[in-house]
Amino acid sequence: EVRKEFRNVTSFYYQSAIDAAALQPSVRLTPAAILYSGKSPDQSHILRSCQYLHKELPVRIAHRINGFRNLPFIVGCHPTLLSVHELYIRAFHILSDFGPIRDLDQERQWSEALRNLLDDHKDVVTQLAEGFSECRKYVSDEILIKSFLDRTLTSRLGIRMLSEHHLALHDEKPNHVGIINVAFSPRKLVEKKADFIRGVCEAKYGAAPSVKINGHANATFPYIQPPLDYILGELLKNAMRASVESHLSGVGIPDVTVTIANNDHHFVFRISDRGGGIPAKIAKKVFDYNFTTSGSTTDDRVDGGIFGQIMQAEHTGPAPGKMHGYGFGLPTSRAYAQYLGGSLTLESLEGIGTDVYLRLSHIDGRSESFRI
Ligand code: ADP
Ligand code: K
Ligand code: MG
Repeated sequence: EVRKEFRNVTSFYYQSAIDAAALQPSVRLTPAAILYSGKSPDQSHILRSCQYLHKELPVRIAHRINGFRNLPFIVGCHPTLLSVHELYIRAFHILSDFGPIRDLDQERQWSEALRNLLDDHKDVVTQLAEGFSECRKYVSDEILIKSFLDRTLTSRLGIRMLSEHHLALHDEKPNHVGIINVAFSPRKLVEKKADFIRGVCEAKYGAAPSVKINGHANATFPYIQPPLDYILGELLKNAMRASVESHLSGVGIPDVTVTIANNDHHFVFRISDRGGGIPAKIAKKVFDYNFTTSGSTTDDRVDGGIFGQIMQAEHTGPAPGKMHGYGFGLPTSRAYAQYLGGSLTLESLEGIGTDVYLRLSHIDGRSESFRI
């Protein structure tokens, strides 16, 4: 323990390795390059993938450490943000302290360390959301915070996609090459997310809207599912929350409708709700990090009143998940969509409801691609 503490503290001072790595450019890959990189019976594709990550991840992590160092002092010193900064420094050391990866035995050890790091970093988005919600009031420069968070969150997404892809190369999963699902079904994903979020919604409000799916519901094509898990989850939470909170009697909660459109170069999810829309005076802010109307209602029924709070306190099962709270859902989803070569836009009819359009590009290599 003492040695670990010592190392954590000293790591702030031994910066030369991080400085050197931060000067190197990141090498980003197209999904097609990842998908068609080939599979060899002697597992040499796994070794090559590991050698790429062993060189690439410390560079990306070093860039992010620079981002933390350049935050305004008062933000960078926030204990939660400082501990995330520390996690990145630790990850840099763990991944780059390994010598060159020459054989599958070294690959196995390095991948084990990588797997543990993914786990240690799983709550980073929540930690950033919490940290910034407490200290951003001291910073007047919104653009600075937005660009830090856009970059940190998308870089993290890229690192996790590459890492999970590498780890998944070890498994044989039907229809998959690493994390790429070659027969991805947008409808199945929406059904899965809708089921899950309806459960979260019912646990909070005692009711949830149904989700209807239409459009190109039978389409399948290759895609990378994990980022869509996050984005669709957030969009469905927002749509369901608005639907329920605008019908607090619990009677006649309107459906949420998801339309899927699949074309040559793009595919689109439109999430439509009849949850009353977004008031004009806040419409400009909904894509700001930390902007939320959570907790601003005076209607007891929203948080279940006293009875609901007792029920929540006594909830002993797995963490029920949150419907909303930090104001990170929309801005993070938009940053992810743009990172994936797409867009996220919103049309609200005040008093009626909201349509959110998530547009994404295919990864089959037929058109110019984004890079991970
Ligand atoms: P959070 O859900 O944590 O509040 P988001 O970034 O997901 O953060 O959304 C920000 C705000 O935008 C919400 O608090 C809500 O006021 C508004 N909003 C988002 N989606 C909808 C929607 N479908 N209908 C009405 N308001 C919405
Ligand atoms: K927001
Ligand atoms: Mg939300």
